[in-house]
Amino acid sequence: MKERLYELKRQALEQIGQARDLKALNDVRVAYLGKKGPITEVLRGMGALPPEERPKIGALANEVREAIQQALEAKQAKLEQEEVERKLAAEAIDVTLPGRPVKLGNPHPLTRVIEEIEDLFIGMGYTVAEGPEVETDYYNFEALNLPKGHPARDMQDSFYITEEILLRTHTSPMQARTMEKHRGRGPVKIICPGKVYRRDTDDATHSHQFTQIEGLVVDRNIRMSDLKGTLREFARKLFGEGRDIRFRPSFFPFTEPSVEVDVSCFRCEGQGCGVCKGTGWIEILGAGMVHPNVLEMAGFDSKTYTGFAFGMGPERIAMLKYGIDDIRHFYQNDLRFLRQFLRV
Ligand code: 2NL
Repeated sequence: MKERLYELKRQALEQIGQARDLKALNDVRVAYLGKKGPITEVLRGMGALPPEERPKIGALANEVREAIQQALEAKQAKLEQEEVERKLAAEAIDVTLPGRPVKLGNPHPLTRVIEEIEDLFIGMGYTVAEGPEVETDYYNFEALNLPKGHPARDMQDSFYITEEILLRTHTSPMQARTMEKHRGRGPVKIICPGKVYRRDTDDATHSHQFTQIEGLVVDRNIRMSDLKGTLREFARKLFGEGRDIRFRPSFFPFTEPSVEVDVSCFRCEGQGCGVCKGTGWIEILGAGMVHPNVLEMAGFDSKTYTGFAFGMGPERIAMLKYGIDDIRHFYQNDLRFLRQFLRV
């Protein structure tokens, strides 16, 4: 029996040594240490031995089992290590390869123009005020001196949600809301950017949805010369230091007097060209002195307080600045258009 056990040990160790992979090794384990394996068989046959021999053979059988067990474990560790090394070699990553370029997003050209204009006015001490696009008839029209039935309402037909609730046609309602919050005390110095809506037919220069930036200053002793100086500074920052501006008389229900504001042509320096249609001037915004009715409705004493206001379309500014020929380009998300305005 001793010889049989030594022989089993020798055979097992030899087969363990020859096992090429984990499966082969497991087959060896099952063959030698399994319930029906040869060692179990030897132990079962111990009944035929003289009693004093039994402990010795038992101890030897355990030794052999132990030795095989240890050899199996050592080999298993070795095979597993080899497996890891094989995988590492096969899946090696070349960290020096150039990466795939990431497609970066980019601010929309309109967003850029709006932010540029915001920054410009923030630099002059203005605060940015934003508010709801769904408005009441009161803030969109009534509070701006446009009572029901006023003929100027025709030019700003809106999308109505109910009789009294509509999509704002300009950002002025936010100016009226801000004035109200000041409870009759100045100064108010804000710009209001945002989306606005008009019941209109889309073409190269009209859109039913567009953006607007309005500005408002209310305080004691605000004069038309303050408006002109502010807008000249604005025009020079946006279109170049050499620019000048001019006022032409106009009409808005919420300002009196009202003006259209032109900037001297940045293409031809006022000589006359295609951009300014030979006039040397380009219309960029509308403005005026805040109508006393508008001040009073917002809670300001129009004997003590005066103010100026102005409104412009960022689409128009962007079209002039970048030579864009159709307002619809802004809303179609065509990457061929948008990629021309990548921020560098
Ligand atoms: C334009 C002209 C303008 C205003 C907007 C305004 C707002 C209040 C009071 C008085 Cl709360 N005025 N806004 C004034 C003059 C002109 O916009 O052509 N926008 C594109």
